[in-house]
Amino acid sequence: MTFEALTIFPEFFRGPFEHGVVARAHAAGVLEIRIHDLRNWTPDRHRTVDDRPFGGGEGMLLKPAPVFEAVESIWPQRQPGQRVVLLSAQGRMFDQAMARRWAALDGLLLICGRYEGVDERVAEHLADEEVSIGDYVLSGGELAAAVVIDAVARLLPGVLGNEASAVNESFSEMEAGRLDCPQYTRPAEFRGWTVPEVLLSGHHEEIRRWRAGAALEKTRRLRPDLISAGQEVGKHHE
Ligand code: 9D3
Repeated sequence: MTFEALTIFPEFFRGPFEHGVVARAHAAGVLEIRIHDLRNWTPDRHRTVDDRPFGGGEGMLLKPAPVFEAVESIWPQRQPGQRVVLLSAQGRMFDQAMARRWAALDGLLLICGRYEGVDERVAEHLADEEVSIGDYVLSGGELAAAVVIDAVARLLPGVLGNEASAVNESFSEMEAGRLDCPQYTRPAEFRGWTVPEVLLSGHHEEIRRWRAGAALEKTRRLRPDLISAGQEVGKHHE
């Protein structure tokens, strides 16, 4: 799979993918990441990518022309397996189901928003989807693009022992509406805090039941939204 990132800060992407799963996937030839400097598609001496909003208002917006020309030159003949995603604070929230859907693509082109936003014609007439990674304010789409690439890359067959995309085809616990159960490693007592006795017992059926209960309790306490979402009829069967 090929990831293309369109950005005014190409240097930003030097760091995040040099280590870990994405680096290993790249070394194994499972994915390719190409970073494109939006300013390469500006016609003027100052390489202008932004302009003031019509109707007035604070800040600057990304102009449409460099973004359209960049995407059309990166993918002159867009194929069905190639999707263009605009990362913006106004987008639909990125989630694990989206990551799974995108992991089946041949190419994902991520347009990183900047300034106060992007001319709406990019969202309306160029991008297939407009996506946010969460309800907090970032200074641009670059960190969001790195998050999306990490989440999608680790699902690709041949990464992290995803044999025959087995991991890919099963719903994650998150999608099933609950969190992982609490887990412990050695020592069995640390600073006076002990590991639940049942986990040391070797009784597999009791351990399984304890884990299910503890996962549900923790989900209720920290992520009650996951539980109510999981009860919507048909929610997880697209
Ligand atoms: C006055 C409203 N603006 C906030 C000061 C809106 C705004 C504009 C531009 C908010 C954020 C941004 C830049 N953010 C992104 O481009 C972005 C983003 C985000 O802020 N949060 C979560 N996901 C994403 S993806 C891209």
